Amino acid sequence: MGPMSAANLPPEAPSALPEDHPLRTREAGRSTVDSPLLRALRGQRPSRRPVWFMRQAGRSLPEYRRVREGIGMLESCLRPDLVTEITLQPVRRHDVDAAIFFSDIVVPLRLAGVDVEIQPGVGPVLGAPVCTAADVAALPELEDGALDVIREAVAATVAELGTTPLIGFAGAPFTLAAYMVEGRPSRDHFGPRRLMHADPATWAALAGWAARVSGQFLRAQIEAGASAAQLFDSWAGSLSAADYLEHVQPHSAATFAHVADLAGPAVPGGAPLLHFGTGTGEFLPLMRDAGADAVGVDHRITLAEAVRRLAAAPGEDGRGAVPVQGNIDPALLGAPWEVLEAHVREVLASGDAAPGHVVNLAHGVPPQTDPDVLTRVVELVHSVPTREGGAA
Ligand code: 1CP
Repeated sequence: MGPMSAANLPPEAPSALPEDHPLRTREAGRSTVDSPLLRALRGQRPSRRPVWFMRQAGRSLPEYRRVREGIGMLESCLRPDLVTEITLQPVRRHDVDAAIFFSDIVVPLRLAGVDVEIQPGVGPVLGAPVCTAADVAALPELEDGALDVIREAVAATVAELGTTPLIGFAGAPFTLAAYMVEGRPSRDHFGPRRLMHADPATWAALAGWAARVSGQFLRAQIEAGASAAQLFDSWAGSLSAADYLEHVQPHSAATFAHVADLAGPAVPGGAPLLHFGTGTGEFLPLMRDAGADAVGVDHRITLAEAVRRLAAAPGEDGRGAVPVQGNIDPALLGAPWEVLEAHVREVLASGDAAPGHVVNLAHGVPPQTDPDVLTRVVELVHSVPTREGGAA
């Protein structure tokens, strides 16, 4: 690495973050500000490329299956000791450059008092789907005190992580509403897509509710010590760009607005915000413009193509190309090593086109993945020199 120039100094963190927050503290063993993840999200090229995996905690790890034995998914998300242990497991095992908070996108629904379960092998299932104006009007608001269990788990986890940043997350309003309207996982998300056209006022009320609980969930995690946060709009790819722009983007922007004094592109030194979807290559600039610092890219387009599309459609704030995250095809984790290695090297080369690159999968780790393959991918990523700077 070259000598520190003023241009390389991290910007000062906003005073809305607590003084002992990892982005604000000057304590060497606790500050995350110069970590590879934070640097890449600021648009720099750290000599060690940051890599983490969506769903890196979970069923691919035997140590996860062991500690979860006999404990329900949502129940485990509400036990800070378990949350800390499960969040740390993949960091210990794989040497990834970030931890992702172990929780689920429906945790804030449960904390608000919505009847929701996570059924093994299925996913989130509601006691009753939320379909009508009356159903939406009856939704309880999320009391701030209910988030104390999340704050406690984040703080305990961050204390263990030291200089490795914790990424907080929430579900985007469309993806949350997709579960709420259907009452369970679905393939085509006809329920929410019908509702936004058939009854736009009810849709807006539901998406507005989801934006509030997700915004509160994000805020609790960032205040308690998360150094970055990701909004998962996993199912937004079932929308047209026009529907996304009119019926979804304003609500995702409202989620981000909940943390506007702590995070996002308008807050230098705050927590960077990542915005992820699958099948969203047609409207990546709209996802950036919802208020994200960086966008996730799935396997359908290359990172270089994603950067080209972002650069070609700057937002009102003038931002074009922004840092990107992705996009190793999870299907290839089961391919022979030579095939996977060649693919990872292509992803790294393509990522050189971006102002910053956070290496990740194009979607979550499949449960049947051999964890040793993930460890090997991390070693490979860390061994490849970045465009500027060496491999050290
Ligand atoms: O019993 C189990 O082990 C349940 C499996 C599981 C796990 C490990 C679920 C149920 N959720 C989680 C944790 C989880 N969920 C994390 C933290 C772990 C990590 O990333 O390392 C995160 C970030 C999520 C977020 C999440 N939940 C998303 C967005 C990410 C994505 O993969 O697109 C979504 C869509 C959900 C809903 C959900 N929860 C669980 C399942 C199986 C699903 C998907 C259901 C479906 O297919 O619709």
